[in-house]
Amino acid sequence: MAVITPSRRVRKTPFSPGVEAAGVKAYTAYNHMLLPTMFESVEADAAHLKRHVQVWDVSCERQVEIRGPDALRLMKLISPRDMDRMEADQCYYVPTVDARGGMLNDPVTIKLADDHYWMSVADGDLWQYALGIATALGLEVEIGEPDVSPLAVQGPKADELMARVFGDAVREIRFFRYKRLPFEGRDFVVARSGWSKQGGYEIYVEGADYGMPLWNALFGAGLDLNVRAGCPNNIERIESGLLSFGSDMRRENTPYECGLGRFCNSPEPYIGKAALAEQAAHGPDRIIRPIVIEGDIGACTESWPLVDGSRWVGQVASAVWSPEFGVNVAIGMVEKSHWTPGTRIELQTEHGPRMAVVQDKFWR
Ligand code: THG
Repeated sequence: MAVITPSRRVRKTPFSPGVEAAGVKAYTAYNHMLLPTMFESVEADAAHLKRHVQVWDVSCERQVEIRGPDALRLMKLISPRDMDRMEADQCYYVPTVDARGGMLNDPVTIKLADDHYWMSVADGDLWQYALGIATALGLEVEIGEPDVSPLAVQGPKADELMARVFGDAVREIRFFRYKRLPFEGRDFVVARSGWSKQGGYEIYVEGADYGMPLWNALFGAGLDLNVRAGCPNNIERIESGLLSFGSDMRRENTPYECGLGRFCNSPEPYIGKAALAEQAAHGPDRIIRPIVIEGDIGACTESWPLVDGSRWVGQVASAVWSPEFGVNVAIGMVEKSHWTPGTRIELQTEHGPRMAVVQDKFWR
């Protein structure tokens, strides 16, 4: 492929100078912004992530800010998850849905105050949906995209690196909780979260001019920890079963199909509740499954159909060779008739037919 031309529509980030200096080799576009996808190689990046610590420019996880007297009311209409149980320092993984229960996004939602929320969104313009509801109902809320750019610090040495920059207070942050911690005189939301299962944090950097100073501080403090620039890693995240909205699931899927039914527990009315209640009662017709693919596979750049003769029985949209587990790991959406672990199904890849085997669990 040729290069991506950055512009006002495919934005650089506050950390772009650091990412470029670190030798980024590939980008994708996500929420109209550059997202690095490779530094050394996806395999070498994965191996390093599992042993050391990486700093990820995930600015593209943009915040949909909902603020004002009706903020909680709007959040309750959008969120299948019980917002009344959310504590002041909590982050919630929220599968947002339309009136038919179709997934619109899967943000990490942060409660800043009773009248102030950020939804840290996956690729998609969720703010337009929020704005539409607020406008139609005449809600008293401000909706926008603030100057907030998440920086993830991931890997087994993340605690040590973060403690050196933000102090030992970071060690007390529990999973999907946050603290406000100072850096150069400004408080940032620092959460224990991130799109890997290697452990780590996300710093919500408010104010683009703090981007490079924080980037440089993390690299300066982590020389002996072998800190490197990294990015969400396609091998590690497939092994871990972290879903990618737009690839593994889309609007044609419900949270139950995605294994996210446990997050649909709101006792209050919300958009899509009837559809989700119906699905909870009957069970989904297809679900996300870990898949092993036999033989050599090339890059998965489109959705690969799973077929039984001429019948479509699902699809695979994420697949990669795992050096650690010695198999091709993949994430599939598989119809009920074929979702039993051990089932072997023909997979039509862009590189020819392969055999897919349904697994019972992800690799970590
Ligand atoms: N962090 C932040 N924003 C994000 C992402 C992130 N926005 C885009 C994208 N990632 C949203 N998707 C996910 C998917 C999975 C998780 C987080 C965001 C995740 N899931 C945990 C798991 O599967 O183990 C479960 C979380 C829970 O139990 O509450 O972490 O990564 N800021």
